[in-house]
Amino acid sequence: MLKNIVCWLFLVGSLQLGLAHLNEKYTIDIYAGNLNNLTIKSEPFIKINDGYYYFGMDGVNWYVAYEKCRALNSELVTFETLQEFEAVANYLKARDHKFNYWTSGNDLGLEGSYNWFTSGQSITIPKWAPKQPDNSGGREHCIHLGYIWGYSTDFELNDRPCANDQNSLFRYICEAPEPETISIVVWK
Ligand SMILES: [Ca+2]
Ligand SMILES: [Ca+2]
Repeated sequence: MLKNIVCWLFLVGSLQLGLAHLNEKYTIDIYAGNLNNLTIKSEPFIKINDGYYYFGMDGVNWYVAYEKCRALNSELVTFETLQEFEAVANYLKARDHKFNYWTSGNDLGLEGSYNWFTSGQSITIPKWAPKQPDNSGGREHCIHLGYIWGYSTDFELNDRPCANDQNSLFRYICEAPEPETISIVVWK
């Protein structure tokens, strides 16, 4: 995503230099944003509502998941709102992908204080599974979503060991920052 922004900025610079002598004939206006709602190439990220997500299919521990997202210039997903959580959950449910997925949430900094690692904000969405987070065995500090209990009927949040646990090698969801766009209009 960041690479895209750099390309765009470079393009703007080139245009301004290259078209400077045409300024008498043309008027060039540059606007912030995507003026005509053109489709933005976002691969490998998938656009769901206002967010861009990548679904990692390999089973890894939380730290490896974070590294894989960083390698894509993104971070493990943060659900700021219930709407965002439900949009992603609905996307997965529609494809019958009812697996466990790491989020950026954890209480590694302070036991019992659950924050999104990307923003430092506390986890406020009311999506904890029943009796979770329970810090089972005193070693569960990373947050994933999944169908937590046998009786679960929806995606919910739970804490699991971040690493060193063969039963906690999960898929993961990376979230890309919103792409920054500009529109260039040339008036003749
Ligand atoms: Ca988010
Ligand atoms: Ca737990």
